[in-house]
Amino acid sequence: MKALRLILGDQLTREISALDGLDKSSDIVLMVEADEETLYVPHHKQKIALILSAMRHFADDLEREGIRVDYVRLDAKDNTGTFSGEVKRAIARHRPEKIILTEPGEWRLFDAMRNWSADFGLPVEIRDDDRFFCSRSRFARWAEGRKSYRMEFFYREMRRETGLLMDGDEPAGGQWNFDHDNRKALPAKIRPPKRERFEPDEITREVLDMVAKRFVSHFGDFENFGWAVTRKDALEALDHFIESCLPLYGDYQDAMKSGEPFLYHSILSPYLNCGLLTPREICLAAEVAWRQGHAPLNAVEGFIRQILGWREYVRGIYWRHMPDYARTNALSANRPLPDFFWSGNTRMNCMAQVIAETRANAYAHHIQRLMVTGNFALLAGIDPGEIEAWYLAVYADAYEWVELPNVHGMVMFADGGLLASKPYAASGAYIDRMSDYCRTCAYDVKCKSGSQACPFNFLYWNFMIENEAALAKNPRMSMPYRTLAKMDPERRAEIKADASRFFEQIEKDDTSGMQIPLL
Ligand code: FAD
Ligand code: DLZ
Ligand code: SF4
Repeated sequence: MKALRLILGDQLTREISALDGLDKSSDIVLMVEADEETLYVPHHKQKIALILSAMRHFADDLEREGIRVDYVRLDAKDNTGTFSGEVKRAIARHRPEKIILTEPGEWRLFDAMRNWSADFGLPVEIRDDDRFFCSRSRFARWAEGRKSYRMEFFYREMRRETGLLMDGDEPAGGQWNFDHDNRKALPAKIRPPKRERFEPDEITREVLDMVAKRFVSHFGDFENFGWAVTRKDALEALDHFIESCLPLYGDYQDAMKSGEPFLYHSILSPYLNCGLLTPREICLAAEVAWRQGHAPLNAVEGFIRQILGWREYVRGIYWRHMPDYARTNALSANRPLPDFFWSGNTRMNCMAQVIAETRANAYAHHIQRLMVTGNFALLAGIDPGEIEAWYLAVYADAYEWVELPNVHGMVMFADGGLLASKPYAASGAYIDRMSDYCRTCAYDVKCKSGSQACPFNFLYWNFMIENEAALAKNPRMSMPYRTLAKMDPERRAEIKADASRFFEQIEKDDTSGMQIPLL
């Protein structure tokens, strides 16, 4: 039976379920560069270039194997700009008897695709994405009957089920989690390893030229584009991480340092999420490094927990609770996103550094996303939809299934505690402890009030005051609320005045920032 097999830009894995049982003599693989995908948020230029170049390389690899690929380029004549438009045209071209695809990573596409059979009058087989350790139905079984979820318990089940870092029935090293060893600041004399850049080949250069012309107004520099766009190069990036970074990954996982955007992080998420690498091979490579004595357990467990635990957990939550999940706003946050998220033009040095690195690299590591830009968005009460669109646009690894739970749940607490037991709110002291940003900041991190005070200090308490009704009863928030209860009314008034002055100033500074285009 002749099948049309659709492969999306984040499904670039030879073993993807959509290609299972492919018959080279009759089947056609369809790949589409779609305006709708490139424009639904103003994606960073490097993100678009990475995905389109990786798609073109993947299509070439399939063709070299003798597979027929119908590849629709962005600038192809008559490209309708949508997957459904292009599937319709491909049906007219090839007259398949069936459409086969792997479930997409985003709700909006899944919602449209499940109507395709009726729309096109053909059987449409949507297969599980078995690159994940935990299927949607497996997560649903785990989640059944729970009012809120905790990653740690999910993670232990995943360890048992996969056998990763297990010695028989026991966790390797006698503990499930070595996080307490993983919170060191980076000592001044330590220099993290230089990271690999992959020189753009002809295909990538052609894509970069197109991106330069077509996406001029999108956020991000791209002159320094050095991402891997083939499986071969992505595997080389994995080897480099295991060899040079993994041993110290745990120790400095939470550290931040000016001029060192990558530290000991893997920078593998863009490859993992678009399919050039699989979670299984990455976790196995890390475990082998520990078993062979190359990397310590605190590093390897910490690393595997991010992939086997957090990555699978957020995906499970996304699929179990969409589309309602995105509409919750437990803290009624509604402030517009300040322009400086796009321009980086702010006196807060931590924010300026992270935004500048994001613009340069389409990357920031987890603590920068969570405790700098995320912490600011939480404390300032930014509208969840606006900050989610920002995160979805600016990072090379951002797809809604992973971005949304991280931003909506972990950062903004907009789901009221379904994903995390408490908001990750912190004052300037946390940023000062984990980074060198405060040393050269125009604000004083030790100062609590007045125009010189670090904004994170008064915004932290303002957040506690404003959200007292929603948060004071949370047992994990008892410490700040005990302190707040002892605070005299004058100090409370001072905090509120500092916060109002600060927000007024932001509004004044916001002139004609970048707008999220609406399709
Ligand atoms: P490493 O520190 O080397 O971690 C290894 C791998 O673990 C990552 O490659 C990633 O696949 C996985 N991982 C780590 N933390 C998480 C997490 N919280 N959720 C899911 N996977 C995780 N990750 C994305 O892949 N896409 C996103 O759009 C995204 N948006 C985020 C937004 C916010 C506000 C926050 C706080 C986190 C977000 N993350 C996202 C998670 C995490 O920050 C990135 O996965 C990580 O920074 C990628 O860099 P790395 O590959 O060097 O990670
Ligand atoms: C993110 C992205 C972009 C920018 N462009 C394309 C594209 O042109 N064609 C394509 O197949 N996929 C693209 N993607 C990835 C999709 O948006 C992704 O497959 C869905 O968001 C589902 O996760
Ligand atoms: Fe950020 Fe405050 Fe430190 Fe400045 S003083 S870098 S605003 S935490």
